[in-house]
Amino acid sequence: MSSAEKHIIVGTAGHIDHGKSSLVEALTGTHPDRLEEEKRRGITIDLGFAFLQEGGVQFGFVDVPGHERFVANMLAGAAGLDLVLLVIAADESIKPQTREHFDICRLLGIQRGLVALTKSDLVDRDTLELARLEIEDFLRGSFLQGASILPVSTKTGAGMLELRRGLVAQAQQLPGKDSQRDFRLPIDRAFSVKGFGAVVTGTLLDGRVSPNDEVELFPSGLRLRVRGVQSGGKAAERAVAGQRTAINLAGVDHQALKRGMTLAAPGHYRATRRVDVKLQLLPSARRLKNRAQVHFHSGSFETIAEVALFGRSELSGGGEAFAQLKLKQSALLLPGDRFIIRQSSPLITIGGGTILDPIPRRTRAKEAPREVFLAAAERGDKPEMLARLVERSLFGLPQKEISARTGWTDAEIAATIRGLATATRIRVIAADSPVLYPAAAFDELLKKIAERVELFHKQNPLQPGIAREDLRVSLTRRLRPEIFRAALDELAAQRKIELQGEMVKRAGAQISLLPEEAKAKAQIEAAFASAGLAVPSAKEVLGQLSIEARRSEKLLQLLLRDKALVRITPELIFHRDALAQLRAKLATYKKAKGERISVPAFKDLTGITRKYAIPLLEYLDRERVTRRHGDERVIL
Ligand SMILES: Nc1nc2c(ncn2[C@@H]2O[C@H](COP(=O)(O)OP(=O)(O)OP(=O)(O)O)[C@@H](O)[C@H]2O)c(=O)[nH]1
Ligand SMILES: [Mg+2]
Repeated sequence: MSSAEKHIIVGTAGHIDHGKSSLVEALTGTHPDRLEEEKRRGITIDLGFAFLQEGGVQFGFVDVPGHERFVANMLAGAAGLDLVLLVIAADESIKPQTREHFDICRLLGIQRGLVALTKSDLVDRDTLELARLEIEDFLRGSFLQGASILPVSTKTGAGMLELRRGLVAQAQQLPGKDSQRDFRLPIDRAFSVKGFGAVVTGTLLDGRVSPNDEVELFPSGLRLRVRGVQSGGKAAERAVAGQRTAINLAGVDHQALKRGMTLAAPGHYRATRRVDVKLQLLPSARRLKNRAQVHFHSGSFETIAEVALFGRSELSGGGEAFAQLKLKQSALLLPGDRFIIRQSSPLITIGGGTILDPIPRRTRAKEAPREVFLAAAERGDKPEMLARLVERSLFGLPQKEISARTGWTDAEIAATIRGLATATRIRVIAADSPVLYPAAAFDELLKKIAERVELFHKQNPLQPGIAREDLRVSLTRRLRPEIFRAALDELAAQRKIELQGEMVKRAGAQISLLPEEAKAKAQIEAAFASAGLAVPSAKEVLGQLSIEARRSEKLLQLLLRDKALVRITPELIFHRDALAQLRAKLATYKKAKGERISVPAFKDLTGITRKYAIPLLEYLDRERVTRRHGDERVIL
């Protein structure tokens, strides 16, 4: 099978017994009913599959049950359909599931298809023409208005050639699929094959898959390895978007795999239990109340959902609105995915719509920005969507979050970011993994930081600057550290601030002392300088000053920072000159008496008591002026 070949998925639709399965068999040679019960009862219960190669097109058929009780199964097969083959029996014409299935096709946004007017052998010409007129009327205003309505009979073979040609003609008018997107496959069957293990099947929605690929299972997030791939019923080196695909998975039991789960490219997405959507109600539907419970179907997934209408108490038949759906179970859903809702009693399809935000905020969050985002998502306006996402992420949006929120490929994400950065709407804070931040908010942040630093200097004239961490916390605790760091770097580059280790100060900021402070500072220094090694305690020194404790303490800190004073234990502070003299004395001692000195000799040399001698010697050890050796010191 060449990769240039077109891959088209055709789904049947129509009322029970109208000849859908027979038609698939007549087209492909494969009867799609597989189950014992289906054969016994002569009806389709679950999805069936068959393949046809015709006119350069590889068709995958998904045959659905017409029975009203199995609409949920029909829906599981409806994801990824390119064409609908609407099957209407000439002897019965339009019946309830003709309508329901067709409503579903419309809600799912299917764009093309044709009508097979089956069992033509059972009716006369007038009845056939009557059915045709009814069908034309039925299709008016829909995507199938003006579509071919082809009378066929699987009993006589009449019209089959025209039907094949019709399918090929439709397929040729469909645009080719983009298999560059990231891989995604909603699972519609899971079973085990002897000698192979777990196998799942589904319609490959996006991208491609090959043996040995790593894939992620949703909603669990389990990583699995692809052991083998089949498409169109044959083993393949890869399967691409638009193919019915079977995947043999390693390292998992088939019991752990179920219809409704999804396989996708690893590391991009997150399962969700809450989605913002555009919801449409069918004109035939009763009005839907806020907080109503419905059955939710998307891809092969099905669950119960609660509908929260934004800012309104109900939606009437034929209406549409933005809404949030709270799902009972989680699944992988991406923007642009279609869904169907059904009510419970009677169990019928009442509407559907499009997923717009798969990871939305709770309904009580502000409405206005949400609506702007949803409107952009509905238009598919990527730059606007991203700008709004960034705007709503007050503490910064990590780039690796974007695919989970949008389903875009890395290339699409990169191009959209570039556009917005060029237009100076966002700032890309380029750490190892980039974080996006609104440009306006970043400018605001720069201003705020400059103001905080300024204020700090004003309130703390004796401090050289504010600690980074104190500054960050004073802004907002939840700001991402990368953004804070980038803002500081930017201000430093603009020469508005200076960064010194953990300290931030206004550029050129100097500590300016009042005259009485300058005097007190000199007094502190002099007190220690004149004491030599027999130093007083800091408390004594500061207590003699005429300024209050808070300021005198700061002055002491300044002297320590400038290294005029050196603190060698929490209690003991020495003047730098006294320590320099001590070093000189030791050097002289070494020359005269050798490199060893005992504690008593040290006391003699310096004239100080043990109380000072021991901490001083330990300080000298730390400074590598001396080294302890038994009871003595070695002068280095
Ligand atoms: N005479 C005649 N009978 C047909 C034709 N196509 C199907 N049938 C018969 O109609 C009955 C139903 O056909 P199916 O193909 O099972 O119908 P279906 O639409 O698949 O039914 P469900 O899957 O249960 O919804 C069978 O007995 C078929 O033999 C036809 O073209 N002519
Ligand atoms: Mg059938």
